[in-house]
Amino acid sequence: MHGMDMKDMDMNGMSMGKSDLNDVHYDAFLTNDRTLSDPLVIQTSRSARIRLRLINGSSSSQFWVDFGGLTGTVIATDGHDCLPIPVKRIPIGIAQRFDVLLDLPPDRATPILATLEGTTDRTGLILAPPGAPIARITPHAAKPAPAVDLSLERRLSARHPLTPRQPGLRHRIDLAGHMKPYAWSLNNEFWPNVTPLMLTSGQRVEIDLVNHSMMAHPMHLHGHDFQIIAIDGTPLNGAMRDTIVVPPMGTIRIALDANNPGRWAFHCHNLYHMMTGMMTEFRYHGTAV
Ligand SMILES: [Cu+2]
Repeated sequence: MHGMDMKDMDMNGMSMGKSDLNDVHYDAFLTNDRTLSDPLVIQTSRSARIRLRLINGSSSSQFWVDFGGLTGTVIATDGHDCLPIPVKRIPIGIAQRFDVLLDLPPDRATPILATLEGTTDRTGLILAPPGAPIARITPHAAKPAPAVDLSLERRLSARHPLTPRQPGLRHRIDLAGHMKPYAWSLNNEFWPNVTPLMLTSGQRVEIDLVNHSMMAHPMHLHGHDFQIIAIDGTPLNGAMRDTIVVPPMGTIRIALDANNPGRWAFHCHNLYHMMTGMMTEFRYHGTAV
């Protein structure tokens, strides 16, 4: 992501119950370092089946990814196998990953396009069998992409879910903040002045992530994987992940096994939010500080 300028930060947020999107303006979006004016073209074999790994490596941008009209099959979330489900397009939060199987047509190129939520700005690459004509693709979609949401998340199930058991620890983390002043917190604390969540090795931990703001927060835990077990109070035997988008005013319950002693960061992966303080620590009892 190039061309970011802090003076372009959009401070118009908190408008009439509408979600805030894209608090930083960028003048270009890249896929494997290229814009759509000169996209990466990957030569495939004819009628190839490919496994495409989508990685949202942006600092502050969330996208809807589509496959040029093809239906793909999601097979993994953040590197964890899930039960395969068909998808036409995928909402991808900052830092999330999806693995998708695609059966490519034999004679034409397939664009993989990511459109920035709330805008027509898009980026992408092209998969092309031998001899297929490569059409020019404009960097603007015909219509704006919606806000990234949990429509796909609700359909996902882990192939290897956590074994159900009673949690040894329940915890709640309140996500809050504003565009003006631009400051974001967890449980009303701002990194580095935080109270670590203390874990005991071997414990099952359940955490409610409760978003009190009008902005989505892609929450990321280091050193562990967690399962999505409820969305807005509705139980779910959901995906295994390390990053989950908590939508504006939404609540997500995650479960994890405390199986990796140490000190671990838990933070919003919108890096501008993190830099204002939206980060805390998960620390195991007995860990040297
Ligand atoms: Cu955030």
